[in-house]
Parts: sequence; C-alpha cells; structure tokens
Amino acid sequence: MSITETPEVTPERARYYDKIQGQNLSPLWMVFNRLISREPRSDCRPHLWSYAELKPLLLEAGGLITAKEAERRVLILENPGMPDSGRITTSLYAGLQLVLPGEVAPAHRHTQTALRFVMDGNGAYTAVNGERTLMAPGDFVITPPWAWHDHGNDTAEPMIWMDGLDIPILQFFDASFAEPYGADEQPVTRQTGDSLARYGANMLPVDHAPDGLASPIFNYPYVLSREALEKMKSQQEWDPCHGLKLRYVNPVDGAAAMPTISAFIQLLPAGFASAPYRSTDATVFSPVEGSGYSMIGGERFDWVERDVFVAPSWATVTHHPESESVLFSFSDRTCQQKLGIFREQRLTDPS
Ligand code: GTQ
Repeated sequence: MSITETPEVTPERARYYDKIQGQNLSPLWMVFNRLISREPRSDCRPHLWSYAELKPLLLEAGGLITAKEAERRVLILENPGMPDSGRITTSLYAGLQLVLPGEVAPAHRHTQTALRFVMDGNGAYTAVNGERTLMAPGDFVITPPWAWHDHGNDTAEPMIWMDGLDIPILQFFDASFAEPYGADEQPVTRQTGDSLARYGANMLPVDHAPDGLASPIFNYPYVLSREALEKMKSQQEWDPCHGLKLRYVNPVDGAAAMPTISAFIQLLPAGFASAPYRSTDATVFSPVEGSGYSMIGGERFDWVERDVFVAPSWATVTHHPESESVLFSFSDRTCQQKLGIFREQRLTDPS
C-alpha cells in the first residue's frame, strides 16, 4: 500500500470486498488516495458568468414571480462541476438577487451567514436587527447568522446584488435552522447609519461587548473602500500576486467580517500581470470596475464589471487587467484559518 497506488484487485480480494460491502464496511486501502489526497481534489471547476447574460434572465424571473412569493428571487450561480448542488464552490453558495421597485423580500432569519455585494441599482435597503442600510453599487453588506433580515426597494429602479452564503458549510454540519419573522418587514428601531457611526470610524463604544462573531458593521460602503485603494495607489507598492488587496474586517478583533466567509477588495493597475498564486480557499470574484482577463488553472476568462467568476481550491490564478480594475472576492479562508488548514503558495513559474 502507498499513498499514490491502489492495490490490485485479485479474485480473492474481490470476493472479500463484495462480502463486507453488505455489512456497511469498506477497505480503506482501496480508497485511501481519494479520501486523503496528496493535493486538493475538487469537483469545483473554474467558471465565469457574464452579467450581460445574467441580467435579462433575472429580470425575466421578475415577471414570473414576486419577491414575496419566492421568499428570495435569486438565480443561484451553480458550479458546472457540481450541478444541482446549489454550490458555487464546495463550501459556498452564490446567487444574484433581484428586488423590484415597491417589493419587499420578507423578514426571516437562518443560521447561515450571508453577504451582499451590490451590482445594479441604488438606494434599496436591507434591514438587519432593526436598522436599514441603503445600498449602492460596490457596497459590501453582511447578515450575521440568526439575524432577522428583510430587503425592500423604494426606488424606481430594479436592485440587483450578489448573495454569498455559507449554505454548504451548514449542510455539512447539519446545522441549518430557519424561521419566518411573521410580518413582511421587521420594525425599524435604529436610524440608518447608526452601526457605521458606532463601529465604522476606527472607534468602538467604550463598553462594547460583542454579540456573536460577526462584525457589528453591516454595510461597508464602496465609497470608503474605493477611497482607501485610491489613496494607497499613489504609494506605488504593488504586491506581485494581489496588486493592492484589502480584507474586510470585524473592527472589534480584526478577524474577518463574518465567522465563516472572508471578503476582499483589490485594485490592479492597467496592464498589471499578477504573479501566479494558488490557495486552498476556492474564491468567487466579481469585478467592480475595469476589464481584463484571468487565467485559472490554465483556462482564460475574460471579464468586465459585474461578471462573476470562480477559482477552485489550489488552481493557479493570474489576473491581467486591461484597464485599472477593482475586484471584489470572497472565500471560506477565515474558516480554514480558524481550523489551521489554510495553505497558499506564490509560484514563480506560470502554470
Ligand atoms: O437574502 O436572506 O441568496 O435567505 C439565499 C437565501 C438570499 C436572503 C439567498 C437567503 C437569502
């Protein structure tokens, strides 16, 4: 037996395998390298969804079902390597959600953590724990586990955002709970902007006691992240793999903004060619500004603003922006780091 080779099946062994199979037993030596592979082996495949193709399909769904009837009117972005799984990566879910003018996606809560990354429209709200936040393109919004949340659109334009949830992680642990609030909207008990004022100005209320692991900030406005990147840009200090890359943090402890999902925003200058990089966190990317292409596991994906593309675990990635570009991304990195299993590698030779 070795880690790479499976022992030969002799007629005698085959009879034995048949016999024990009926007893809910399985010989480890026949499956060892599938269970404990030398490197990540994933069903997740690299893929890109074009926003230009997605938007009309999502608007078409808008004519077929209301947000209320659907609970959430979302087109799930399903990884082609994992059909019917509701997964964009092995551990994460992503979808595009549409809320039409005048609609409310009713209040509910679940143990799954959610992020929203705003793509289209301006001024619809999401309410979390009694506070509404108005959403603008590029805003990064979180819904902590078990927090009541509803979405509404009082503007004249459709609102579209990308949802990222840890649904497959909760499935893995068999720990899904969900309940409806019982009314379309939860009562508004805090003024808009309250959490950003309290927690988003590099200060904390003096006696702040954390309530759970998620960040108390639930909207990280694009104006602030973009301004940070713009200011950093003039310093001309580019990471060879990432350009300028920032991670969204919980201001209380510097951990990821969500307990299970890490999120990032990065700026890449025009003509930059990033050095090859791979990591064990399969990553979902969405360009906010710019255009270009990325090489993922040897395949080329051309992208423009609002497209969504996914890089599997341990696939080598390089980015090639044609114009100055900003990429939002998210992954299960914080989970893996908490478990001590995260690995990353900067590769000197392109592959
Ligand atoms: O907005 O609460 O894409 O509960 C999937 C499940 C969004 C949400 C999704 C959800 C939501």
